[in-house]
Amino acid sequence: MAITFYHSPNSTSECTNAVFAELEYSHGAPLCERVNLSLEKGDTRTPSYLKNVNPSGHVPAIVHDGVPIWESSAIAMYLGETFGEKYQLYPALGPRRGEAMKWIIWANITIAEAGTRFMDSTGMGSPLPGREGGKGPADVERAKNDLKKWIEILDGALEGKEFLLGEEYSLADTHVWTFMRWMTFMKVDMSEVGNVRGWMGRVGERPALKKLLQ
Ligand SMILES: N[C@@H](CCC(=O)N[C@@H](CS)C(=O)NCC(=O)O)C(=O)O
Repeated sequence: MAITFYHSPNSTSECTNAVFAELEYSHGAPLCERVNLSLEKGDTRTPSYLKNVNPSGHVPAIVHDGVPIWESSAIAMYLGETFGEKYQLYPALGPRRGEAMKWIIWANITIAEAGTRFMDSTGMGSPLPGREGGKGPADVERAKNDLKKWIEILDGALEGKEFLLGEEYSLADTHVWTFMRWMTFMKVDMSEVGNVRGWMGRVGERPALKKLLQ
């Protein structure tokens, strides 16, 4: 069973990197071969990458036994099902599994949409192809308000809980945490979401993630 993971530091593929870090910590050995790509140099836009790995030209992507799998949410759920259940890092089939999937997809669709608008409208957007960046103050305000609304939902869901699914940590925490770290890099105001701050601290204290961030 061979997995190749296509990664670029400080990009969306940090989600997958964190998921692998948790799994590999429990597994006690690498689960994949990491290939580091440079987005600036266009490594994800080569004919070979587009043909064999990800036609969208994005990281993260994994190729497992010759099968390309892309989209960080799909990868998190796939790795959770394939390896995570065994290490109590992903729920068994059933409503808890559905809950984990809900948070993973929510981060990718809802948080990322507003986060990307915030990044672009504030001019923090990356200079990659197709990114315009720098829009007006009204766009910044709208994106900021949307993020506040979504992060408050996360805060409410964490009320009285250690982790997203309750007492048990799961890869849904890992995945959503990487999106919240992106929020802190963008200096999104977290002063009023104490549950999120506490949870970020607990997740960041996980040995696997501490090691990853060293
Ligand atoms: N929805 C995708 C987003 C992936 C994505 O946008 N990746 C960016 C980096 S953050 C990328 O690879 N960009 C390279 C490029 O556009 O050339 C996912 O979650 O996997």
